[in-house]
Amino acid sequence: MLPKRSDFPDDFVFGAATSAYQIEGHRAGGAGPTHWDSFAATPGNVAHAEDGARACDHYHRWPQDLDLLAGAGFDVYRFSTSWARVMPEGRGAVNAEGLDFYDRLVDGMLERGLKPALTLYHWELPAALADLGGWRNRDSADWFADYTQVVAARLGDRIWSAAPINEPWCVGWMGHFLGLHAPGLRDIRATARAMHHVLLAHGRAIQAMRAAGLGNLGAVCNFEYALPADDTAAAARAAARHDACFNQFFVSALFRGEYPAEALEGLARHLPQGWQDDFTTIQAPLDWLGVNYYTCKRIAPAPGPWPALTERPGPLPKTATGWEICPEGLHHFLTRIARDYTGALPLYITENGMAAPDVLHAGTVTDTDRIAYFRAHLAQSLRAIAEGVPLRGYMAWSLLDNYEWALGYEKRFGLVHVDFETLQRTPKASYHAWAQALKG
Ligand code: IFM
Repeated sequence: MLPKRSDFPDDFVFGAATSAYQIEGHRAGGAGPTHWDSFAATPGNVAHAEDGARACDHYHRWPQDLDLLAGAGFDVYRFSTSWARVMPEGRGAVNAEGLDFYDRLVDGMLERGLKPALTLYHWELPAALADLGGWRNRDSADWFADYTQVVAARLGDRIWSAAPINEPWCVGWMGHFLGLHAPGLRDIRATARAMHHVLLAHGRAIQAMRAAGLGNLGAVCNFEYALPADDTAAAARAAARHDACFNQFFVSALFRGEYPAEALEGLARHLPQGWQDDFTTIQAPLDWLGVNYYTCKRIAPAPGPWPALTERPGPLPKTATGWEICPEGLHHFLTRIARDYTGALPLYITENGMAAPDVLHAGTVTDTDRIAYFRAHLAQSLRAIAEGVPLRGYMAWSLLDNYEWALGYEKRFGLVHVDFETLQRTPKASYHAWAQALKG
């Protein structure tokens, strides 16, 4: 059992989230190539070299998927538009078929009583822009603002909320420092520039949407509870560095107009000239902050150059991606973010969920571990609300099993099982648990 709708404040909204490249089937509908297509086609980057060409074929099956959302009683659908579907070259010509698709999708949500929560960038950079340096290039902020304008002009009259960029840490750090996501770089200068330009692009997109008359605009950041791997002072310092780069970098820029000192220790000399002057744009006023939370990490010092840290395995039970299940971390961030950064600004949990070794057996998937995960994190949400945190909604990741980036299709996060051969959808026990909880 999950906590019931009636356990939450009256205006609290519940939703489920997905993203374009992870579910749509990128090869349909005239979309241009993205850096995830080339990253996946490069040996060793993605499990089984899988890409998003077909994914869940949501491009054709979206009515069924929206029916599933509405059938469970969700209020909100957090989805994303694909830049390369809207503008195949990233700039210039618009793919009318792509925009029409999102137009139908948004109407489909409204017809079913679902609030459309739009994200403009969930990681699939058009390949033509990657060729120009992608997020390393300061012009990326202009390109992104132009794309935002196109989407806002077409969908802006009907969307409930919008956020420019999903999880800027993943875009900047995972893609340019760890090399685990497209574009697969391991370069600190590229990282510093990408992290800064993504923020600049965020600010430009917010300005563009305000100018187009849109409201309810926010940012979506991910947070990972950074715990020292042992009780040494060195581990505490390493955890603080991880926390600065992962958890503080983006909210500090958005809400304080500065980067944390511990992050600047390593990144300052790699940032683009004049970066300090961009905070006016980066700090374009927001209506809410989205918190994506999954896990904690045990951080230890490591030899080598800054940030000189590594991860150690922790003692808690783990999900199928090996992530420790640490619901207290969600409470930690909700209270800390409200206290240190956002004050009375509404917060939403925009992603939370787990990969489980789901097995489809006799037409059902008994994912009791996923239900327990949701229950524990919803309990921490209620705890934060009781302590005065202005938390206004919760969105589960994810509606469907989908393309889990470098992990391919193996790791299943969905409330709904997808057979990637037949594309058949089967609601799991967790889907039914949500449907039950949202009734009362
Ligand atoms: O699948 C991803 C999603 O695209 C962004 N947030 C984390 C999820 C699980 O890894």
